[in-house]
Parts: sequence; C-alpha cells; structure tokens
Amino acid sequence: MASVILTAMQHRLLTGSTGVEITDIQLADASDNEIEQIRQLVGDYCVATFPGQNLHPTDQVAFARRFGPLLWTPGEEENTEFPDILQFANEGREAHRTGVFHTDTCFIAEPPSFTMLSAVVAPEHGGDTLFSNQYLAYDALSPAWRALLDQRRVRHVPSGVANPDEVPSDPVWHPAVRRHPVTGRLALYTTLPDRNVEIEDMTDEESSLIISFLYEQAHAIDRIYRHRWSTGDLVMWDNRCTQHAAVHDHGDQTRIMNRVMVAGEAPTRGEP
Ligand SMILES: O=C(O)CCC(=O)C(=O)O
Repeated sequence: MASVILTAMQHRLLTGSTGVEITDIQLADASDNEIEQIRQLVGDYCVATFPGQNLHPTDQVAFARRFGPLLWTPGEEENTEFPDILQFANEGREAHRTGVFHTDTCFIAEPPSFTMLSAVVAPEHGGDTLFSNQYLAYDALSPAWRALLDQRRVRHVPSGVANPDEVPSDPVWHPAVRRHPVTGRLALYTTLPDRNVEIEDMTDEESSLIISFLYEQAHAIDRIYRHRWSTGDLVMWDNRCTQHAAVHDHGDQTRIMNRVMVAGEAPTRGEP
C-alpha cells in the first residue's frame, strides 16, 4: 500500500480494511496535495467520509472536478437546478433502486471512477449506506477461482435507470477482475445479477450460477463499512474497488442526498 504525506489533514481507519474518515480539511479549499492524498486514501480504503462539510452544490461539483471530468449516468433525469447533481430524496418505506449492492453505472464502456454523496438532510436514524471492499472479495477467492475469472469478461446491461431507451445499446463487456490504476491491486468487478447477464465462453446456466456466487462473495462481513449519516457529511467512494447499497429503513423521515460522479477509464486486467 503506497504511503501518503500528510499535511494538516488527518485520517483514521473506520474498520479493519474498509473506510477512512478524513478530517481537518475544508473540501472547498483543498490544496492539490490534499486532493492527491484523498485520491490515494480512497483507492486504498475504498470509501472516505468527510464529516461536517455542508457543501453547497456548486462547491460539491467543483470538488468533484478536481478528480477529473464529471460523468452523468445515461438515462437519468436531471432533477435539480444543478445539472451535474442527481438528487435522491425519499422516505424509507418502500423498496428503492439503490437498496441493493452495486457499482455505479457499470453498463457503459468507461464507468465512473468516483461517486460523491452529500447529505443535504440525513434521517435521525436509519438510511445508512453499506460499502463493500472488492479487493478483499478478490483476495478471498481460491487460486482455482481466480484462474477461472482472471481472463474472462462479463457482459453488463442497465437496470433501474429512469429512461433505459437513452442508454447506448452497444454490448458492454468488462473484465471480471480489474487492476486499480492508482493502487495497482486487483479487485473483483462484478455487480448484481440484473446487470451482469453473461460470462464470456460460458453457457447461460454456468454464467448465472457464477454471477450469483460472486455476488454473495462480494459482501462477506469482513469487507463491509456501514456509514451512519449526519447532515453535512460528504462521502466519496471508488467504484473501481467498491460496491455499495443504501438501507432504506428510515420510515417517514426525510433523506436527501446530492450525488456527483467523476468519469473513469475502461476497466483493464493489465499488469501493475
Ligand atoms: O443513497 C445512498 O446511500 C446510495 C446511493 C447510491 O446507491 C448511488 O448513488 O448509486
């Protein structure tokens, strides 16, 4: 794991492997050095939390742009006055499309690197988000499973987007295992069975069994960080090594999250 040189910014690990809390920084005024430290820390620990930021939407967008061009999920409707922000606002009584583990917008050729959620209104209790470390999901596989997956690709399709007709229809295949461009580590790059529909060179039955097995494997309890939200939190995760799911159990309470995504690269299994 690469080391980082810290300035005033502080960090502490949130579990044995996954999640880091970063404090003593104002994200709206972060230095270039701090941005690079954050990029490394999120790559190492999959998700970073920044309590008490209360970022205005324009500051959230400006912070996200420090990591690269922004990405909009094809087929999503703009629903705020800020065109780069997708707002999730819901009560927690009904099933919601973010309520299952997934990696964001994997059904395009160059899926997002980072996603950032700003808690505009957090519930008093409930409405947590779970993050699952996909380096560990890969590391836990036996050499035989790794050999099976290492050179294979998985076909990704959209599900749960507002306007599926707006998603490009070209088939999208990504390696089942991808190398993280910052950390050089290998991570499992699969998602929910609705979006992973085929494994290269395998029958439908074989693909379905393996995809289900990998989905279970991806969320063992030793690789999870569970974030309990406070209003004003900014949480940033790296989709190249993480899956996440929201727990919509907050009943009648309001929960409003502003989301911004940063463009990523085509996943590869390349050498470090
Ligand atoms: O609302 C949340 O906690 C998670 C949102 C989510 O799943 C997403 O942005 O893809």
